[in-house]
Amino acid sequence: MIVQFLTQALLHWFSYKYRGRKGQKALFYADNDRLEFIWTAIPVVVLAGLILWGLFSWNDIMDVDKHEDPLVVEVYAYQFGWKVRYSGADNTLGDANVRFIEGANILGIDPTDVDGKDDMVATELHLPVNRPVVFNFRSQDVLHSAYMPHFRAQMNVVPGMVTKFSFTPTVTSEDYKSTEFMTEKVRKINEIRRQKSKELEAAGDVALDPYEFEYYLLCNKICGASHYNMQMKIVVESEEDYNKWLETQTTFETTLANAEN
Ligand SMILES: [Cu+2]
Repeated sequence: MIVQFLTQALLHWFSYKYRGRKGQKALFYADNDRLEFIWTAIPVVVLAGLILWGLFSWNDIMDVDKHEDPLVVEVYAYQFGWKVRYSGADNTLGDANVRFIEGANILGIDPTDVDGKDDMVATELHLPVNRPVVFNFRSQDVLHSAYMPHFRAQMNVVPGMVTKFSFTPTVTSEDYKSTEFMTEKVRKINEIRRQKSKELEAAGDVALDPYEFEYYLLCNKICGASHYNMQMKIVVESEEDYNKWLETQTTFETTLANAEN
């Protein structure tokens, strides 16, 4: 704002001061080596600093091998939805390829790969708090983009290849819901919904449900007709709750066995 006002004021002032007048001659000024050196050197130093800083930050984010005991999960995109695959007790995802998709094997896990037998496919992304997560992204059909706005994270999901990054969730869903910022936001939204519900009920329609905040994974690449509705709930919870939830999930081996019966 300050720079904007300053430069705009100077711009207008100088164009007024040196406006065209009869008898006024422009000064001939060919070059000034010192001035040119200064306005080259300063941007070089500033830009090099920014680029180096960005490069180190980027390498740090993209280095998925730096964590000691990360949770390895696969986020799988298709038209139009998400699935998540947990790597099971071995913490290793089984090989997968869309060519293996058949019947109950909806993610194309290689049935001959032992690493895949204990993999679990889920429809919600549950993450234990404070444990590094290594995400592997895969797409079934077209280009999607996994966008987790509350985690400031996004990665392209590209058919035919696996993209990766990692981060550590540090605030559980419950803790985030009870922050002052979020309780106030939810209160305001529900106030608007209450007003709207009154109108709806007066017109004989069904009232709106109250809004509750959740973390979400969204698609951020226009991928087709139902792109707007491509989302998956993310639950960040204690290690205990996470393990409890994980126990309710079905392994790939069991899924295949059930499908045969
Ligand atoms: Cu999509």
